[in-house]
Amino acid sequence: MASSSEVRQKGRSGTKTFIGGVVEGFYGRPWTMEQRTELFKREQKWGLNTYLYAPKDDYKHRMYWRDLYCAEEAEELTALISAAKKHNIDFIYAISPGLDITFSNSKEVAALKRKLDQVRGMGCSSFSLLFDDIETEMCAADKQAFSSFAHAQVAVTNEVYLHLGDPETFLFCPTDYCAAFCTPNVSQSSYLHTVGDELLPGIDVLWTGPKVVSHKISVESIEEVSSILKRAPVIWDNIHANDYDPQRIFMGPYKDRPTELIPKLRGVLTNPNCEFYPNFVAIHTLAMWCKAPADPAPRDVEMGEEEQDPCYSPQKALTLALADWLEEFLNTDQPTACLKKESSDEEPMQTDLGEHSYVPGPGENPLYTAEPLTLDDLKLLCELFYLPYEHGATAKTMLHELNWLISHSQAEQTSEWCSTARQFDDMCEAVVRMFNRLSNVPNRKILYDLYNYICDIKSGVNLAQAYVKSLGGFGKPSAQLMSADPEPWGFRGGLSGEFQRMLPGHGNRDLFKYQPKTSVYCIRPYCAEDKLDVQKIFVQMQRERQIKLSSTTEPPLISDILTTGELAPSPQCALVLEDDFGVCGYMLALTDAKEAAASIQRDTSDSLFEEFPSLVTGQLLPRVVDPSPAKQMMGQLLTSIRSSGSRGVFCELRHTDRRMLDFYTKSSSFRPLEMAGLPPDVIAMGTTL
Ligand code: GDL
Repeated sequence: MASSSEVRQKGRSGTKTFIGGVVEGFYGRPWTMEQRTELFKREQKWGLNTYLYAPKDDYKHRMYWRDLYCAEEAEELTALISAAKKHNIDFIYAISPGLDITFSNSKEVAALKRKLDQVRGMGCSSFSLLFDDIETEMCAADKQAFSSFAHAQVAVTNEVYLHLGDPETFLFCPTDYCAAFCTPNVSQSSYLHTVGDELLPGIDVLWTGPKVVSHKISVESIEEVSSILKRAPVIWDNIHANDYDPQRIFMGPYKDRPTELIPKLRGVLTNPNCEFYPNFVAIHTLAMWCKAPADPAPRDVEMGEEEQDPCYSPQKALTLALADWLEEFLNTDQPTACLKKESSDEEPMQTDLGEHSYVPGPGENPLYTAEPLTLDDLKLLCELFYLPYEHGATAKTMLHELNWLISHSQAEQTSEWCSTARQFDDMCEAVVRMFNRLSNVPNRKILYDLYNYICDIKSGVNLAQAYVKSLGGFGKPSAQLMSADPEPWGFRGGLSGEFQRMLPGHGNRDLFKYQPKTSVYCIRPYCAEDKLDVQKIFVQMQRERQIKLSSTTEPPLISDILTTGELAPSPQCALVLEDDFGVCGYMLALTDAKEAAASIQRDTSDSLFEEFPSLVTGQLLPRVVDPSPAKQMMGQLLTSIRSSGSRGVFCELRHTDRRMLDFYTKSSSFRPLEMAGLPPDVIAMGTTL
């Protein structure tokens, strides 16, 4: 590992050192003092040189910024600052007064100086003022005193900077800290122009790139913002931040920032995942990036599309990081479970109970032993939790294969389908094995930070695995997938998730799987002229099933006489769906299905008709990919049926009609019914009203 002095050599043409390190700048539970001290050790070992203290939810950093630290807090902070010094890390103390400061009030500015003086007294010599994520409307007093919000911030920042004796490092975070926040854009932003023109030259400016969480940061974009700011920015990089989503964590390598940027920047600070330990890859790979040589060594092999940068390979950086991380997983400073060992005459582990240790007798259960974690497990872990704009290779393959398996599933699966299903199953098994080995690692601190995430992915993978097995006929449909009343652990929950699923555009976030498709649909009452279109859809869907089945005989369903037009649907109980090309779906119902059942000699018990007197049937053409119009039609029909006085509705579905089977299975009200006289391959589902 290179020393931090190697990073320092990458400073701008002047004498200033390139700032490379970590900003603890996320929302939520701040890191502990122990974790921060551990961070300094790592930064020093990996060649980084800076730590910016800015935990959003630390009381005295933001909400109660005016309050001085009490003796106990001061002692802790002093110890932290000296730990940073010991490891050659520049400790920058940041304060965020923007929630409620009155910029024009001299007492407020005095409070700010007093607080920073206190921290200076603890041995800190680098500071930062942050104005991110605050209300941009100034109070009346400030409006009177300053011509703009930028002028107010800059005036106070300059004054504090001078008060502190123009420190070597002093950072300012603007309110418009990324291109997306600039109005109308970066080059015409009056806010940024004021900052560039008025902020004293010794103060550096933080910038997150084109967005808050920037996918890529280009050289051109940095040149543009630097020319307005009149200085090279320090990147506050949110690429690994996960404080905005409790289901995501990012363990992919630092990526999509060309190393050509290095000479154009004042520095890079990563604001990583809230969980401390899973940041190993984020920080290790950033350190590699910072050390990228200015002149690339000539390459003997062609670079892949992904490997554009001749001085830094995210893949190689990840591999190097994982080799080091594995050691940490296997390391422990606390009593642990018993790891599987080759037979050896080593001393027993600390947890052994000596002469009281339990030794199973013949025919008894052997002791549980855990397999050690492997490098491949770690690689898989990172690929499943990669980066905000990209899944890792295995995750992409799994999504792709699952999508293919679902869309190419038939009554009789082809050999290609079966071999893909086996491959998919193997990948699922690897995830489960990774989970098992991880949950037995000696280093429990890392495990606990990861636990919720790995548990979540294991459940998701288990469900997908069971579904593929049931499609292939290797297992009965998963109880959790098919049940109308799943256990809480059988689906991803939470009110927030439910809100999202109800809103349009949620599907657009499945960036990795589908291209978003939009169509405009019209739902209207069925009329006599629609009879032919309905018949056509019925026949087309029947034909598609029969092609898949290579058979032409399907036993009749009670609803067939509705769709063929022999019997008219009940009043207010028929709807059609139209798109730009014409009728593309229908839903028809009979409030009393007894007569229809009799017409095909279906021998159904009277008690069933008592509970479920009505019948519903529907179809959609394959071009209708959006399930919401069908849900809406069903909702309307159920309302009409209920107002006719009926207490229940049933439908009959062929096993081969996966689309409708899926539709009813996913509806929260329909459940499978026991119904006498059903032909083989037909199931009945019903709901009470
Ligand atoms: C932000 C916040 C940061 C937060 C991040 C990700 C900056 C300058 N501020 O906008 O505290 O962790 O988004 O949610 O990035």
